[in-house]
Amino acid sequence: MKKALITGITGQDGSYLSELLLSEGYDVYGVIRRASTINTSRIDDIFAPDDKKHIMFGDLADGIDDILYSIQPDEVYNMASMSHVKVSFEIPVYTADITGIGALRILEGIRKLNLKHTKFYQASSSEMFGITPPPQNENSPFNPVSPYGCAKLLAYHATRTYRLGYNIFASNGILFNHESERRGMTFVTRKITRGACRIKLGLQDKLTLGNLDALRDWGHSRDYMKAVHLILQHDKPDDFVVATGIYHTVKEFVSAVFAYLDMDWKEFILSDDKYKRPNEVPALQGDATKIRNTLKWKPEIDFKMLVKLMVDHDLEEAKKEALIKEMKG
Ligand code: NDP
Ligand code: GDR
Repeated sequence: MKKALITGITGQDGSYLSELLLSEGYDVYGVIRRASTINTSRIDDIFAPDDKKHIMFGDLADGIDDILYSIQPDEVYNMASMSHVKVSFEIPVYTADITGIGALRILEGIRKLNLKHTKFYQASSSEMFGITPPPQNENSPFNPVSPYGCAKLLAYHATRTYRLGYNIFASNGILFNHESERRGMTFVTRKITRGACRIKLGLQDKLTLGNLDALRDWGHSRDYMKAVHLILQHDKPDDFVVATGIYHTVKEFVSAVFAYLDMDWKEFILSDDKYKRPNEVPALQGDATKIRNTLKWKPEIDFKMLVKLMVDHDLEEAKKEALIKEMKG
C-alpha cells in the first residue's frame, strides 16, 4: 500500500485530496498545525478524531523532518501555505517563510534523510504569473506582484532545483483558482455565494467587495486534485499548468450567483477599497494543453455547475443559521 503525506490537510485542497487518495487505496497521513480552536472541520468526516497515527502536529515554520523520517512516504503533497493573497501584503515576511521557505524545508528534509523513493508535489500557483497577459502556460514569464506570488515562485524554483540537482522526483502543479463548497470564506467566490444566500434568507442586507473587474479562471477543487495526483503518477517529474481555460470577471461570478437565486445583484453589492490590494493581478486564464495531452486530464465541473454546487451548499448552511436564529428568538 502506497503511503502519502499531505501538508495542509485541513485546507480545501487537502481534504479533497485525502478523499481521492483514500479511494485509490493509499495509506494517507496528514500534518496539522496546533491552533487554539479546532481547525479540522474539513477532515472530521474523513479521519477519526483520535487517529493520532495518521494525523500529526507539525508546522512548516519548523520543518517536518521527524514526520518524514517516521512515515517514509512514497508521495509528499505540499498543500500547506499562507494562501491568501491580500493577507500576504499584511504579513509578507511570514508568508515568505511558510509559503516559500516552507517548501524548501521539506525538500531539504527529503534530501538529508536520503528518501530516494519519495516523490514531492509542490502546490504552485497562477499568482506567480502576476501581470503577464493571458493566456498563461508553462512557458509564460513569471511576473508576481504580491508577497504570496513571490513566495510561491521561490518554492517553484526550489522544487525544480532539487529535481535537477539531486535527482528527486519533484513536480510543480501550477494551479489556477479553484473553488468549492469547502472554499475558505474570505476568498471571493465563497464570500459571494455565502453572502448572497444570507441576503436571500434575510441574514444580511448588503455584500461589500473590492475589484469587480478582475478576471479569473475558476475550476473546482475536486477536479483539480485529480490532476495533482496524476502529476505524481507521470513517468518523470515535470511542471504542469492546471486550469479550465475559461475566465470570467468577479462581476460575472456575482451576477451568476444572484441570478441563480432570482435576485438582482445591483441592489445588494457595495464596493470598498479596503478589499483591494496594493497590486492587483488583472487577468488569469490558463492554457492547460500540456496536462490535457500528456496526462489526459480535463475538468468536469464548468463555471455554471461550480456556481450551482456552491450556492446550493451555502443556501443549506444559511437555512440552518436562520433556524438557529429563530430558535434563539
Ligand atoms: P487553504 O488556505 O484552504 O489551506 C491551506 C492549508 O495550509 C491549511 O490546511 C492550513 O492550516 C495550512 N497551513 C497554513 N500555514 C501553515 C503552517 N505554518 N504549517 C502547516 N500548515 C499550514 O488553501 P487551499 O486548500 O485552497 O490551497 C492549497 C494549496 O494550494 C496552498 O498552498 C495554496 O497556496 C495553493 N494554491 C491554491 C489555489 C486555489 O485556488 N485554491 C490555486 C493555486 C495554488 P489551517 O487549516 O490550520 O489554517
Ligand atoms: P486570488 O483569489 O487572489 O486570485 O488567490 P481571491 O478569491 O482572494 O481573489 C480573486 C479576485 O477577486 C478580487 N476581489 C476580492 N477578493 C477577495 N478575497 N475579497 C473580496 O472582497 C474581493 N473583491 C474583489 C481580488 O482582488 C482578486 O482579483 C487565490 C488563492 O486561492 C491563492 O492561494 C491561489 O494561489 C490563487 O487563487 C490562484
